[in-house]
Amino acid sequence: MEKERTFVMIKPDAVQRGLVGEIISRFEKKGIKIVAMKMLKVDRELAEKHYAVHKGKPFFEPTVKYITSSPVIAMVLEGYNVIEMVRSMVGKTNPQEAAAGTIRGDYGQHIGRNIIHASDGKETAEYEINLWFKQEEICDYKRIDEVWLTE
Ligand code: FUP
Repeated sequence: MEKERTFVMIKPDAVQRGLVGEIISRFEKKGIKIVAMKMLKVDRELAEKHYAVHKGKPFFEPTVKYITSSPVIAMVLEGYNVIEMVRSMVGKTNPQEAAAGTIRGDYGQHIGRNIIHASDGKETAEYEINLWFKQEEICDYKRIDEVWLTE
């Protein structure tokens, strides 16, 4: 297993609906380490860079409008195989299709209000972490339970 980092954003609807603690708690309980976290109001420039691959698609504008509408929580999470693990905890893009037990499956109803974002691969994770965080905002430390999480 390879130790990785991934980027997660708790979107405006989840912040507004008071779901921040619930969502972060799921990652903590799974044993995933938070190595960076901040709240910010996303500006258009950052939103456009974040969703650059979707520029020109019909949902681009509404998606940019959604994530710039109210503050978000941005995080970097670390762990073995964490990119794929977090994606499976997040569930399918459309909350209508996301399985119960996933974050989108449990808390969302609509693709345009899908609660959370998580990087979908190694390259995306690197791009997104560098886009959202400065190197000095990321903390290197050991959690006391790390030794109990893996062999
Ligand atoms: P995901 O990787 O699951 O966040 O999904 P995508 O990168 O495919 O899409 C980014 C965001 O665009 C989604 F979170 C929601 C929005 N979107 C739509 O509104 N409609 C679509 O058909 C696809 C994506």
